[in-house]
Amino acid sequence: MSAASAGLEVVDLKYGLGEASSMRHPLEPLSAEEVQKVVQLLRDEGRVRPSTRFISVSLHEPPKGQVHAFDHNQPPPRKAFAILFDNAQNFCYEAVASIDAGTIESWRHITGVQPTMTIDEQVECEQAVLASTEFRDALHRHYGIDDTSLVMVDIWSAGNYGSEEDSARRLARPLCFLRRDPTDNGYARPIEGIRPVVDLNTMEVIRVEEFGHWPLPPGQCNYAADRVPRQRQDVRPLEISQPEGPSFAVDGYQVSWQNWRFVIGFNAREGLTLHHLRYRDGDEERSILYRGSLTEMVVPYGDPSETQRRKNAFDVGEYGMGMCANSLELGCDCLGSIRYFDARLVTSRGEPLLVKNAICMHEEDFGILWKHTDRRLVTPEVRRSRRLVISSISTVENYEYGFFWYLYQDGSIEFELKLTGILSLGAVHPHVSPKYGALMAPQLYAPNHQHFFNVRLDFDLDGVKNSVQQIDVVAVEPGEMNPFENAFYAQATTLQSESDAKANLCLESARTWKVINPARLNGVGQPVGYRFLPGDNSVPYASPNAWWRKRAGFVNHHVWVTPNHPDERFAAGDYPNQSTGSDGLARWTEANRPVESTDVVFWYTFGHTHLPRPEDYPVMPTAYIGFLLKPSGFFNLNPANDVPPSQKAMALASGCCR
Ligand SMILES: [Cu+2]
Repeated sequence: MSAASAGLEVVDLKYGLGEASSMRHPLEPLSAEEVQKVVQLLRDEGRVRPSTRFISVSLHEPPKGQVHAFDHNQPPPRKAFAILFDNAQNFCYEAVASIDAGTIESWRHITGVQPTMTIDEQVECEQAVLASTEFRDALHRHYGIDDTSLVMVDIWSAGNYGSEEDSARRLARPLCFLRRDPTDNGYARPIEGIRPVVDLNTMEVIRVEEFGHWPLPPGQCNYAADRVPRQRQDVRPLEISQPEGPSFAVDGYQVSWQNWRFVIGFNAREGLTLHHLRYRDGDEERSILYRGSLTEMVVPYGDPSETQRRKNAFDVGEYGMGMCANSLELGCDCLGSIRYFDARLVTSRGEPLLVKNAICMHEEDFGILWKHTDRRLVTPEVRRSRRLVISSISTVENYEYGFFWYLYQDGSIEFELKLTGILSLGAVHPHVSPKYGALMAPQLYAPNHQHFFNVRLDFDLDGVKNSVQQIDVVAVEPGEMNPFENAFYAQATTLQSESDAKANLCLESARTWKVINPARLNGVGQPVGYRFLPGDNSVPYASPNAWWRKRAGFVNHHVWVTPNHPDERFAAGDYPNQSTGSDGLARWTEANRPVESTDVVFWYTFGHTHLPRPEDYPVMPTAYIGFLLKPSGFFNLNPANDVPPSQKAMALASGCCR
């Protein structure tokens, strides 16, 4: 099936950027037809009962060898991976289906796990709480409210705190808020102290937990354009013009941009993924990153009060970043000459779910790429930097996360997370200044919290056999070899095993990491490599014994290296929702497998410690966190040396643009 038959726009090669193959790459996401074919197959095989929910249907990625051997002549085999959950049995199932053969290749019952909550469950959970007599009774007793039409019920994952129900039932512990009117920002009025507990299998409120009484905060604060009274008047239009169109070419989900080539992926769990990233170096197309993905995140809150202390959202494994993805809009989320990609998912009842414009791709001017003025020559040489941005944004109830991959002309790759949306807020009594958070408005506070992210980077630098070095800067002791006491050098330690590789950032040694291919040497006889440059980071402040940390072993170290295994995709394991923990990176690396000169995966955990401030209210200005991958001896010289001067600069130099 071609991308065209999947209802997607195919190639825009209007500007002569080369011939598209029109042959699907093996890692392109499933089309709507493929998703529906798998749903039908499962139905035909009798695997779907009235109580069954589809959690996800996504591409079952072919083995790496098959992808590297893909020659654009033979259509690649297509398989799908589906997760289903039967509410009546409280059972999770995994299926692998061959789309080409129209068969279910495997069907497994996964015991004792709770897969990701679905969007449908979010909606049904809210309805269940609003219909609950016990909840309505609590609302009436605390606030004298009988009309629940303005109550917001945000689904929150239940976690696991060692009780029997945490393991035996599919649970949610929502947080509730009260709007003043239908379009009011309800988060400004938390219903503190009342937390319903919902069994998602039966969609029943099994009890309402009450922790005390807090009055509703008296204020009102909105952010919508029609509710902010005095908007600034001095913002004039800023438009990005690309009169000849963008410099990329697209074929299905395959992209080429200048020397870069890659495939865009998307699934319900991880959201946006990047695949098979290559760079054309002269006549050679060189492989760099086979797969880049956000594997998990967790947002632990630091307030021990009864309403707040169970708050820790594993947004990838519990909610699904793809499932929560936004439809992006031109001129609002993205600016310039935009190419969008749709996401094809499935509702929990197996209906097609289209997230229109889930992924945005565009070029951005990024200041100066390089410059030199030779005072003996007339004209300075300067080049503008341009980057290709591939992004998506997900909303998980109150919070927004933006996932931005940037490709640069000098071979650098950047990943940036953007944090925005609305803080998770609570109520305090009048004149109370909370110790574990900050006041946003009278009687309204935001608890301290952290956001930990984990990214999986499966490198294939010029082939699959790579090694990882930890680079520490060492200051030389004063002495005969260092008479002026100025010397320092970079000490590279090649990591031998998974235990060797576990490490944290170190400011004292400006620690970075380098992925190398020991079998391929560059122009100066060194192994080709890419440096990993961390950005902001944090350590967790909860005790290692905290319930959430048992389930989030990936926060114990910033860096982990493992040998590639296709089943090891998620840092907190396949099923972190209500898990008892000890899965994922923490468990796999106990085997202490060798990681030298093999198909390595570099995992990076990075944390943002959020001490809220009044300026984060009512809606947070974006906070940023990420990392950079820089070629380091991968190329023999600056690969962006060949970028031409911008056309405007050339026109000015020739005097025609006065
Ligand atoms: Cu935050």
